[in-house]
This record gives sequence, C-alpha cells and structure tokens, in this order.
Amino acid sequence: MRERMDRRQFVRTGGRIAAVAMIAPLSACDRALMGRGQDDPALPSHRAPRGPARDIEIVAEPAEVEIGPLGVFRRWTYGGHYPGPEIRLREGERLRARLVNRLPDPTTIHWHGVPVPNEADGVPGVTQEAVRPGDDFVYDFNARPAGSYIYHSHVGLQLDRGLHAPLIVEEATPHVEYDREHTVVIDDLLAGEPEMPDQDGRRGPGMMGRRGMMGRRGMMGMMGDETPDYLAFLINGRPPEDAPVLDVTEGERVRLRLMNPASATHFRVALGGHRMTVTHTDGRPVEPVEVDALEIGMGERYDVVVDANNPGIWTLAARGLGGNPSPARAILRYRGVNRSAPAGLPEGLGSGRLLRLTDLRSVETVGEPARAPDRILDLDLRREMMMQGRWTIGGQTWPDADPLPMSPGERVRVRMTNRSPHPHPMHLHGFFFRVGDALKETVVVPGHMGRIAFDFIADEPGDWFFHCHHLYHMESGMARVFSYI
Ligand SMILES: [Cu+2]
Repeated sequence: MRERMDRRQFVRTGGRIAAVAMIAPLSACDRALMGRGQDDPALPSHRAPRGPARDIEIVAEPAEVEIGPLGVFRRWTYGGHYPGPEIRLREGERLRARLVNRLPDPTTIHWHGVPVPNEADGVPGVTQEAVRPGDDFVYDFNARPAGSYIYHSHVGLQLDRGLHAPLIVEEATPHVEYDREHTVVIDDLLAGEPEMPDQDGRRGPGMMGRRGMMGRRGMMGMMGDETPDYLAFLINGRPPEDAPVLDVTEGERVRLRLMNPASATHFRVALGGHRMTVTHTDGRPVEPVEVDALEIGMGERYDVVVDANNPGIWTLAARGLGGNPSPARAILRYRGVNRSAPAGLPEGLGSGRLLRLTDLRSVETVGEPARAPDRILDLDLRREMMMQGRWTIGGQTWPDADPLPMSPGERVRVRMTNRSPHPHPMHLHGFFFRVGDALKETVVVPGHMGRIAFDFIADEPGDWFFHCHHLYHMESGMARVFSYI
C-alpha cells in the first residue's frame, strides 16, 4: 500500500506551498470584485453573489419514505427524498436556490459550512424570518471554497424529521487524486416525532418508555443530555439490514465523503479490510493521515480515500457512541466478487489507530500569517440548574443571550471549557476557524472538562450563529450569536 501511494504521488499539488498559492489569489479576487458598499462603508460584505446563476428549486414537503425492513415512515423531506437530493456545484459557481415550503410549519435552509452572505445563512429570527407554509425564499450565493457540505433546516427539531442533504462543491484540482467517489450520510432515525423532553427528561410515551430508559428519567433533569432513544442508525437512508452498496474496482482509489447530519449521535466509523486516509475535514484539505477509524460529531464531515487493494465484500460501519441501535452499515463491494454477505463488523470499530484532532494539518492558510488574537472569549459550556436546567454558553441561554462581540477584521479566539459530561459538537456559522493546525467549522469539545480553543478572522459582517450541533442541546438554549460591536 505504501509503495502504491508513493508511486502515485499522493499529494498532487506538492502540499502546503502549492495549495496556498492556489487559494490566496481567490481570496484577493473576492475582495476586489465582490466588495459592495453597505450603509456603513466600514463593514463591507465580501460575499455578494455574482456571475451567472444556476437556478434550482427545493420543495420541502412531508413524504412517505420506505426504509427497508423497518417499514414506511412519514418524514419531512426535500423533494420527497430522505436524505434529500445531493447538490453538486463547481467551486465558485453561483447557486440560486428557491425554497418552496409545503410543510405545515415554517422552515429555512442553512448551508452548513459554506461561508455564504449573512442573508443566505438560514437561521430563523437571526438572518431571516422563517419561510411560512405556502411561501418561498431564494438563497443566493457563490459556492466556495470547494468541499463536502450539508444543507439542512435550521428550524426547531425539523432536522430530526429528515430535512438534510449533501452539498458537494467540487475542486478544480483536488489535492489528492482519486478515481471514484461515494457520499456517505450517517443519520439517527426516530421511531416517531421529535419532541423536547420535559424537565424530568420525559418525552411522550413511545419514544423513551419502551426501551429501558426508565432508570434515567428521574435523573434526566440533572444529568441527562436529552438524546432521544433512536430506532436505528442509517447510511444514506438505509438500515443495516438493507445496507447501501458502494461499488469499487480493484486498483482504484476511492474517495468517501463521510457526513454526520444526525441530530444527536456521535459515530465511530471504520472500514473492514482497509485503512482510511483522511484528506479533508469539514470540507477543507488536510495533509493526508492514515487511520483505522475516526469519530465524527454532529455537523462534522471527513473525506477519506481508500486504496481498493483487498478484493472482497467489506463493511463500512458507523457505531453510535452512547446509542443503543446497532451500527449503521454500507457495503464496499469489489466488482467481480461473487461472495454474498460480508463477515462481521470492521475491527476498527473497537480497536486500531483512531484519528486525533492533533493529526489534522491544514494545507491552507487563513489568508494571512498567524498573529496574536485581538480578542479572547472564555466560554463555559454547561447546564445551568438555576435556569431550569437549560444549556448555556458563557453562562447565557438562547434566546435570552447577549451578542458575542467581534470587530471588523479581528482575530477572535474562543476558548471553550466543557463543564458537563457530554461532548458538544460546536459549530460556527459564516467562518472557518483554526483549531490546532486544522481549519474547521465544527469541533467536538470533549466532556468532563474538555477544553478546545479556536481562532477565526471576523472579516464578514452579519449576525453569525454559534451553537451546539446536538439538536436538543441547541433547542435547550445552547446557542449564541457573533455580531460586530
Ligand atoms: Cu451539546
């Protein structure tokens, strides 16, 4: 395997220098061509959409969706599909997407990870009013930088009804060669309707009652994290009993775009018979690192490449961390192999080299050399018993929270301390941040006093949501907004 990588010139552009040279002119170009005058000339947006647009329509509507042997579910969907239809764009291409709301409730679309103009960010009550039933709304932005993204509803608990889909922005010149790609969407599936637990952690009968959760109920207000009792974990909308097939041919290098739009489940992902080489995190290219497994929090994406050099039928599996259902599965099937079912789950689910955050080294810069932060914010993540057990960031609970301050062009450092036992995948809208040597926009802050710091450059005006991507934590107040002061 090593030999093959060397022969094929794993990093095509030659790594850090070439990639930076590729990115920097684009950013300068943005500034020159996309800057537009606003009311306050000190706060120009660099992201006004320009160029010929690709127009699409996305209809949000309830639909009956068949999920293999689990039966037929009434889900909220984009265009009747769960997950929704994948959108593929070229880097820089302008997308004009008309959301048509045929749901019984108001909705929005958030383009998770894409640095869009603020008015296209899709956060109800922050960047737009939610689109009422029967109404529509146009999102207009240039899709850049290239990467693997997600689009999803940002209203209430709609994400857990199925309103999410992949958004792929293709590179003109990928930094790692590959012959074929598959998108892998990992999700948690409710048996019924999503609902917030009451203060004792109780949901309606049927969600929590049946599956042995009684013991946790009384403690939920104090200790629980509101994670529902999911019926199943799925890949690309299919249950383990009816796993989707990912075709490969021996000798190919296959890119897998792993995405976790699940509402409340962290996953550990591994592939039988192969190691995975991580090439991107949250869409951004990193120096390739080879692992047996990785953990992916809600809202995160990892792209990996796999050398198809071990013919057979193998399982790609995603085990829920802390969840009951059996691991989600997909089947990696080599052409011409006629064996039937693959043997068991990959060993990497329980052992082997696990990707660490410190393994991730960006091949890009953020557009300027590292410098000391202009502003440092220390934010505790915790439940506040004096606030009815709501989740807080920096002692405040959304929506009764002050804006978090930033100033134009500042380098803002956010230092988070997790004073709870639960990991929190924290997601910043509008900006990539630097965490360690990686660029990301979603990062998991481990439980039990886990500490994570990130820096971002506040170079775009607007109200930018910052929140936990555990849907039930967010709905219980775990969100703030960054705004220019
Ligand atoms: Cu959380």
